[in-house]
Amino acid sequence: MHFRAIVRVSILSLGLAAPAVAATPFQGPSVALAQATTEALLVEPPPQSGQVVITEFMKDPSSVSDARGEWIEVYNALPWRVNLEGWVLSDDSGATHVISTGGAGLRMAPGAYLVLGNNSDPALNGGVQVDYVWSSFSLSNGADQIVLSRADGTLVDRVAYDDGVLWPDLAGRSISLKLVARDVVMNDDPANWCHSSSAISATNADLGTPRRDNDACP
Ligand SMILES: [Ca+2]
Ligand SMILES: [Ca+2]
Ligand SMILES: [Ca+2]
Repeated sequence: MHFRAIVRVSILSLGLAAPAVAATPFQGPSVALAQATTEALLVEPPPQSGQVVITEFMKDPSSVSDARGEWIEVYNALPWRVNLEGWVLSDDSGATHVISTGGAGLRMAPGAYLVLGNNSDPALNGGVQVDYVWSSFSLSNGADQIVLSRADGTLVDRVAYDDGVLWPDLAGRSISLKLVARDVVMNDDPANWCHSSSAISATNADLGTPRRDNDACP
């Protein structure tokens, strides 16, 4: 006999009205607590709108100083042009840079790469063609975050790397996303990143592929 039927008979035997709803399975306090705990553990990641993907970064150059040789490569993943004017580059520690070209625009064609860095002179930065120079921002050689947002605050992409625990961490080698993982969610996973394996240029033995498709990961 079902539990529900037993309850109904018992109540009727006492001369009381039967409950209007008796079909819900019994859930004791332990069940409710387990559900609440499970929901608390499921922390939803911030949505990333995904038009532009962070695909490579040099946090710790060897051939030149960090103050001249840090850069980030981004990729336009959607089939229309995008203008990064007014977008914001930031991290979780309060470093913030608003991309500004005085209205000229910083446009990316569909499928194009663009390199943001801290020095645009190839003679000083290790031979890297930098499209836009940031200020008030840097890439820590330990753990840090690269957060790209639109002017209205919409998060576009976020990459949070650690100090070599799960992420590649060698000096003089850029950290490079697998081509098959060129996506704002897949680039959250350190397993989809590796060190670059080809030289940046004929004059710079540091490894990286700024503005070019990334090297295959081993
Ligand atoms: Ca650095
Ligand atoms: Ca991401
Ligand atoms: Ca590249």
